[in-house]
Amino acid sequence: MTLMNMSLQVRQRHLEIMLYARQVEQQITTLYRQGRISGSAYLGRGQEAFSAAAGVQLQSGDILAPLTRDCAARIAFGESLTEIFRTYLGKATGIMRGRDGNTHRGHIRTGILPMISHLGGMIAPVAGILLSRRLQGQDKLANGDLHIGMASIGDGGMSTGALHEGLNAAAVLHLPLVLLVSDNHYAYSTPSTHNYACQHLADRAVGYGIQSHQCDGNDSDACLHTLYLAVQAARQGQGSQMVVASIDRLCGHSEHDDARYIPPSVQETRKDCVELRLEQLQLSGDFSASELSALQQRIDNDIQQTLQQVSKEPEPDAQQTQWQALSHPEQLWQ
Ligand SMILES: Cc1ncc(C[n+]2csc(CCOP(=O)(O)OP(=O)(O)O)c2C)c(N)n1
Ligand SMILES: [Mg+2]
Repeated sequence: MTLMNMSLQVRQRHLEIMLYARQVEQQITTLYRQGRISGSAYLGRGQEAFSAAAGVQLQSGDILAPLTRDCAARIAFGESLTEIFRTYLGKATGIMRGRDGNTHRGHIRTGILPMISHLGGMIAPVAGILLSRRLQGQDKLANGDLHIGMASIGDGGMSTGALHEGLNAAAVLHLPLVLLVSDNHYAYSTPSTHNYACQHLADRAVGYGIQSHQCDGNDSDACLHTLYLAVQAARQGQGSQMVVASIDRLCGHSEHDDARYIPPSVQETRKDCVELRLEQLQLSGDFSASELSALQQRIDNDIQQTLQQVSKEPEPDAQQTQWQALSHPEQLWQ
């Protein structure tokens, strides 16, 4: 599949996931402002095109280690709105049973790993799962391609020791790990100029002996095309792949951060990947304005209905709760 023949069906699904992620996060901002979310809310506004393009490449049995800005990849890989709102509202019914804030949501059973840290802590666990599957002879899809593991990282996380150790091990072991590097040019308030001195983060792939790919994170077609190629290479046994996208972070580090450290000259040049995609799909004639607004309305109805239902669910009871870290060990994979 090339950029030319990327099917309308794939682009449609990608759009729907982007819109779900954007609209879910708008709702999360509202809940945060209403004081209904404990702690903060770390959002992926601006990262939707890249994250959704990664998510649509995943197949059942793959592994996803998302970071806090990967709402889109999570939704693409099957995380339900119910699960998202249960966690943000701290409900006992949620996958984290109302604990662990809202950024660590996940369960090995679903293939979405609970995040340990934003700063490189997920690369080694993904590599470990891929290696263990290989050793158990459980690393292949029915057609003989490999199951992949996707791990997300930011420009700041790219300069941590944990990233280096995990990625080097994956490269040496020739594991089908796809590293999604979202270079949004800031690590909290630290600009890229203080994070790395190489010209482009993709240049680092040479040092690990792995293939690299680059795309404009605001260009949905470029994201879809690049992720498709990287994932195919990993599935076909070409080892770990690094995919670096240039992204505009359209929010603060989190909702408690007004990002006033970003100079106005930078703020003015930022683009919105969702807006760009909506314009593009209308210009190309793939969608009409009324079809797009009907889609946004349908998604909003789904969000409101789910939120209403989840809001009625119980809060955790400290006296009744089971205090194991994840779940019963025998239920880990169920
Ligand atoms: C050891 C450690 N120091 C600081 C933090 C707080 N922290 C979490 S994410 C982050 C910035 C990450 O930047 P980047 O990797 O570029 O990802 P982005 O937030 O831009 O998606 C910081 C400083 C942390 N979690 N752990
Ligand atoms: Mg960053």
